[in-house]
Amino acid sequence: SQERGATIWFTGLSGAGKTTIARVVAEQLQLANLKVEILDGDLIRQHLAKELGFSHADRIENVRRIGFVADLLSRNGVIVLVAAIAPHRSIREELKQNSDKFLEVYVNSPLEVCERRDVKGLYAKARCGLIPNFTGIDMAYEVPLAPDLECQTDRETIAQSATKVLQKLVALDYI
Ligand code: GGZ
Repeated sequence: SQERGATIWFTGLSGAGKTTIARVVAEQLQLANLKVEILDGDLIRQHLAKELGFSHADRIENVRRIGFVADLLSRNGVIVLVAAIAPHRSIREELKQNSDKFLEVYVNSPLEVCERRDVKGLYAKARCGLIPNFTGIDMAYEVPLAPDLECQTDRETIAQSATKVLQKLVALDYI
């Protein structure tokens, strides 16, 4: 298959399903013999952004670092699936503008649903004031106004969301 890189950025609240969808999309792309890499905010923070917290400035720095790595990889034929909140609209726009093939996927699940799921128990902690600057609780998430794709994970299955992403990649001739 051809070497065609791209960056697919899954943005949305914690617990919306970004990582889960990215993993399913990655599996499918690998089955098609494409080169894939997942950049997960959670993991990047353990390695490439160890010293960064969740202030506005630190998040912007985190997101720019991820964007930089995504760009390096995608320029070398890798399809990069980023799962990071990236709550600032202007930074997402900046990344989109500066990269050749970039897909902004809004993984949209209402805060109430994310909070009800609370897979990692972070929302409960945030509500108690144990995690300051928690996205959606006491720090804003700037909703994408014109995402390239939206996955409503409270209304569609992970498989359906993943299929939508793959179809979009085909429609755009990214894969
Ligand atoms: C949001 C937080 C916070 C705060 C820790 N706010 O669902 P998770 O746990 O596994 O993923 C979230 C992750 C967010 O990191 P990102 O690098 O994606 O964020 S950003 O793009 O805004 O830099 C969550 C966990 O870290 N987490 N504290 N205060 N999420």
